Amino acid sequence: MGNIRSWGLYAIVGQWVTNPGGMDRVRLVLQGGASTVQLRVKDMSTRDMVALAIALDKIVRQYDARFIVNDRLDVALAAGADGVHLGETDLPVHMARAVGGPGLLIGASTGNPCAARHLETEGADYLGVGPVFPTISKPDTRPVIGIQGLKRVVDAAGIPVVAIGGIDQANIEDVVRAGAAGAAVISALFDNADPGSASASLARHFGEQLG
Ligand code: TZP
Ligand code: MG
Repeated sequence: MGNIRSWGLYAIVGQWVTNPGGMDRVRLVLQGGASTVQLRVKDMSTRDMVALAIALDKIVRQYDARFIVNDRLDVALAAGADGVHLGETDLPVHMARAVGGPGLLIGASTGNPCAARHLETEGADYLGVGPVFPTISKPDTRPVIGIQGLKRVVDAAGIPVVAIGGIDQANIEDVVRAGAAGAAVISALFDNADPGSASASLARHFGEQLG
């Protein structure tokens, strides 16, 4: 099950991590207090993806954080990641659970309270819920659900909710107040010239200390 840290700040890392200095940016957000790193790459060969996942997993482990692979159960298992995050068109959660066994963390995306309950019965460990706010990082999102939409899913779900979409310093307090156990963030961390400080100021809302 990885470790017992709460969800807190969940940093999503893209293909840019292979650029010079990319891994250092990941280290900075982990030092700042991120509890989780997700690798989210769409156009990469499986061979390259699994090599990247293994390299990231090694770094994330040094900070007692979790490592999650987006979309790809095969890559998550091969890399020895803590878990996989599955979207609505990915492998169904119950199948991932059957293959991955009880120890694999499984996250599933939804913005809908009924779907949240269903994903929970299928065996999801946490839900990725959003987009809570408009985002520049994903062009094909479902409609924005807002804080009220987030709250509806939190109230329906019996498992932790990790909010996603447009979360930044200005709105994270509302996200925490709505009952989210964590916040998954791309641009407010990695479009920032100082990802370490950005991480520290976001993570402190979940009680994580600057490491
Ligand atoms: N799924 C829903 S919104 C989103 C994803 C991957 C992007 C989140 O990025 P940002 O920059 O934190 O809004
Ligand atoms: Mg997906």
